[in-house]
Amino acid sequence: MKLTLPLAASTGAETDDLLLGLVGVSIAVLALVFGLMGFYIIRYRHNSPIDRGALEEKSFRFEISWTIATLVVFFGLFIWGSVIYVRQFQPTGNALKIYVIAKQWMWKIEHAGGQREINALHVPIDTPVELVMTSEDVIHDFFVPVFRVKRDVLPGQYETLRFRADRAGTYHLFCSQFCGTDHSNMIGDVVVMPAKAYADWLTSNGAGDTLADQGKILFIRYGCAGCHLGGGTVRAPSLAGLYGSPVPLSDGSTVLADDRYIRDSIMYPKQQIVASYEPIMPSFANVIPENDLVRLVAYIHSLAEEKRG
Ligand code: HEC
Ligand SMILES: [Cu+2]
Repeated sequence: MKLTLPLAASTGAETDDLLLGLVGVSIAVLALVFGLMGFYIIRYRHNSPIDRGALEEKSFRFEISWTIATLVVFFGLFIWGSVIYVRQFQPTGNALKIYVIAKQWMWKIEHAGGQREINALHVPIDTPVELVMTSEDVIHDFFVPVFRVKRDVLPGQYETLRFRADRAGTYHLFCSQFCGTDHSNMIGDVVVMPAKAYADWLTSNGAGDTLADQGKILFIRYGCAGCHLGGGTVRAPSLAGLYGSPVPLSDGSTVLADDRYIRDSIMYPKQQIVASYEPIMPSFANVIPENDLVRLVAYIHSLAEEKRG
């Protein structure tokens, strides 16, 4: 007998095991408590001829052992859960990155090659996928039951979600955070395709420029190039080689330049100042819309291979 729902991602099996473990322990505790309750109700029922004489001496050995046993079991569940949690949120180096922008009431998907889709997400089979997600308005939640992944999508910041699909097919995508009148229609399809079919899909939906190429144009249009490409009078860090490398900040700490850091550097530049630079970069919050921002981030990502100057 299969105890769990259909699964289409290898990364989801451990979540199922944990859930079954939790249910198993809960049933065992329930059986113990109600079993003892029933046993004593019958044993000490009214009129039963049982001896109700002197109480036994309190046994500390018994008290201590059951306390330790419960502690071990429940702390074990906690450790089990945290190991899975930490693993699922660990960045996977060469994952396929796809940007997701939620809004009332749809999912907009942006592929690195410039392919765009709405309420549908095409991914290749057996490939680690990393979604970088944000919202244009309220809190939404990206939920794909067959992958056992679910993550809130928040306005004003990037959240990542990782999975690795291992069964081709079309699966449900839900918004699972009540987000207004049409929340229940904020659904879509996740299509898992074999590598060849996926490559064909990319080709036939390729609309021209890649996200990074579009970002390069925006980099000039929003005036970033004037400061960041050098040559001008302002001193600003070169963005070549930035993505994925550690950045020393003016307060002496160091951060890793991931999508979230790059987004925050553009929207809230005063929050984290790069060491030995002046805080002169203007904030682009409320200036750059989310769909332009993912292009800029993709462009800066594409500069990762270049040498840091
Ligand atoms: C007025 C000049 C100026 C403009 C315009 C400007 N920046 Fe900056 N930028 C800076 C300076 C100076 C820093 C370093 C100090 C800091 O962290 O604020 C910086 C830091 C950054 C960082 C962090 C770099 C690192 O090494 O960690 C990123 C990313 C960035 N800018 C992207 C952009 C983008 C994208 C735009 C255009 C939308 C832009 N900047 C526009 C001057 C500018
Ligand atoms: Cu929603």
